[in-house]
Amino acid sequence: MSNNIKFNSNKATKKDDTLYTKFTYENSTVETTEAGAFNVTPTAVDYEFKVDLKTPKTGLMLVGLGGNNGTTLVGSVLANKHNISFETKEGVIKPNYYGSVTQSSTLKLGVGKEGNDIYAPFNSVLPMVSPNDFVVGGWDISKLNLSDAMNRAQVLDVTLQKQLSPYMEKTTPLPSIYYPDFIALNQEDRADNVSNVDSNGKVDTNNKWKDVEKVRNDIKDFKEKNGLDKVIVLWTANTERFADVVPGVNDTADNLLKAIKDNEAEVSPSTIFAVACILDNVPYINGSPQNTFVPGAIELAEKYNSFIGGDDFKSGQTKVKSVLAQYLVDAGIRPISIASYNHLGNNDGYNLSSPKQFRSKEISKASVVDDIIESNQILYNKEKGDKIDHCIVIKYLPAVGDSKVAMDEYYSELMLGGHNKISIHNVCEDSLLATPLIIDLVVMTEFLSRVSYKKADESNYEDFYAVLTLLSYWLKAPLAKPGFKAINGLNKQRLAVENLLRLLVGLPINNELRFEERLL
Ligand code: NAI
Ligand code: DG6
Repeated sequence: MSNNIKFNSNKATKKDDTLYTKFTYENSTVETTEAGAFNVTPTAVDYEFKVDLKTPKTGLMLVGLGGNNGTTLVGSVLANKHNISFETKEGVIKPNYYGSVTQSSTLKLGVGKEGNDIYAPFNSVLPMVSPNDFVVGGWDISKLNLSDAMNRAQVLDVTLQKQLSPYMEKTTPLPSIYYPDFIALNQEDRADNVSNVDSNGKVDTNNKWKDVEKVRNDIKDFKEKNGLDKVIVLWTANTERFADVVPGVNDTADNLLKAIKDNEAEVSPSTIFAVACILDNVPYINGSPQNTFVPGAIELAEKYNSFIGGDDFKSGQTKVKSVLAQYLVDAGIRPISIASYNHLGNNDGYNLSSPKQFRSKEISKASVVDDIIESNQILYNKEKGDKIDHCIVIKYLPAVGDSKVAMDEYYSELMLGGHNKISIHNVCEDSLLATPLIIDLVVMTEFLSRVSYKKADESNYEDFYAVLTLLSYWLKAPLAKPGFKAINGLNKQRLAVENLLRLLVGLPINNELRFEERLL
C-alpha cells in the first residue's frame, strides 16, 4: 500500500500487518429450461478477506535460466536494480519494466471532484514484491554462464550487455533434468549440463524419483543459502511434446507418484519439476504450452493445496487475438476464419521446428478463441456453424532472431452477406514481450499467496484454490479448475485482477456506469 493513497472504506480494517475486508459477492445464476428459456436469479454471498501486508524476501527459480527469456529476465532485473542506463543510436535508454502490468500499468481508483477518472500505479494499491528484490536462480541443461548465454540470446542491446556482463558472468545454471524424447532432437548439442546421467556421463531416464528429490533439494538449498522466505519456480525452458494421458499412469495423484517411481516414459521433465514443487508447497508456473499439468498433477496440487498456474505466456500475437476476437464477436460481427502465421529465428523457433513440439504450441495458440465463440449463439450455432476456421503456422527463420514476425488475417461476415478482412503485421520482440510477463506472474503469484478468505459465517480462512486462474491474463491456454471452462478474453481477465485488488482495500468493484456524467 503506497503511503500516498489512503482508502477510507468502512469495509476494510488494518490490524498490525494484516488487512481484513468484508465483501459481498454479487452474481446471478441461470437455469435453462427444456424449451431453451432462461431463468435468472441474482445472488449475493458475504465473504471476509485477509491480506498479509508484509512482502517476503522472494526467490525466483527459472527452469531454462540460460535461455532467451531466462537471461533477459536476469538482465532486466539487474538493469533496474542497479539503475543501468545505456546508449543506443536513438539516445540514452533508462531502465524500465515496460510491458509489465504490475510495474508499468495503472488502475482506476475512482473519480475526482469533476467526475473524471483518477488512476494510480497498479502496484501502489497493495504491497507487492518489487522485481528489483527478486533473488534469481535456476536450472538449464546448457552450462553457459549467464553473460555468455545473454550474448547467445541476441536480445539485449550490446551496450547494455557490456554493463550487465560483470554481474552475470559468475552465475552458471544448476544442472537440470533432460529426457531427450520430450524436446526437439536439435537441442541435443545444448545439453551439456544434465543431472540425470550415469557414471559414464550418459543420459539416464530411469531414476525419475531421484530427479524429483534433486529438484526438491536444489530449491531447499537455494532458499537456505539466500535466506529466503518464499520461492516460486517457473518453467521457461523449451516447449516439450504433449505427454500422453494414460489411465493408471498420470490420471490421478497416486498413479502419477507411482508412475514416477516406476520410471514411466510418459512423465516429462516439466511434470517432474511440478511434482517436486507441489510436494514442498512451492508455487509452480508453466510458461510453455505442454500439458505439464496432467490430471494427476492437478489432483496432487489440490491435495497439497499448492499453487500451480499455466500454460504458455500470452505475449504478442495471441494477446492481440484475445482482444480482437472478443471485439468482433461482442460487436455482433461473425469471424469465419483466422489465419495466424509467424516466423522467428531464436532457439524457441528452432525447437518448434520439430513437429511434436510445434503441435503443443499449435494447441495452445488455437484454444484462445474457444470461449469467445461459445459466448454468442446468434453468430455461432448449428445452422450457421459453430466453429471458426483457425489455422496456425510457425516457421523457423534464423535471420530474424528474436524479432518474431506475426501476420494474422481475420475474415468475418457482416450484415447481409458483407465481408470484413483485417490483416495485421506484428513484429513481436519475443523475449522483451515475454520477460515482463514472467515478472507479473511471479509478483501476482506471490501476492495471491498472501490473500486468504472465508465465508462470513465460517471461522477458518482458506487459501485460493490451487490452480491460480487469476493468472490467466498472462497465459495463452489458461489452466482452469476441472469442470470449468477457461476464460480467454483479455479484458475479462484483467477486470478480474483489478476487481480483486479493489475489493481487498474495501472499494466497490469497477463499473463504468459513470452516473456523474450520465444522470442529471
Ligand atoms: P530458449 O530456447 O531460448 O530457452 C529455453 C532454455 O531452456 C534453453 O536455454 C534450454 O537449454 C533450456 N532447457 C531445455 N530443456 C530444459 C530442461 N529440461 N531443464 C532446464 N532447462 C532446459 O527459449 P525462450 O525463448 O526463452 O522460451 C522459453 C519457453 O517459453 C519456450 O517454451 C517458449 O515456447 C515459451 N514461450 C516464449 C514466449 C516468448 O515470447 N519468448 C512466449 C510464450 C511462450
Ligand atoms: C512462435 O509462435 C513462438 C512462440 O513461442 C511464441 O513466440 C510465443 O508462444 C508467443 O506467442 P504469441 O502468440 O503470444 O505471440
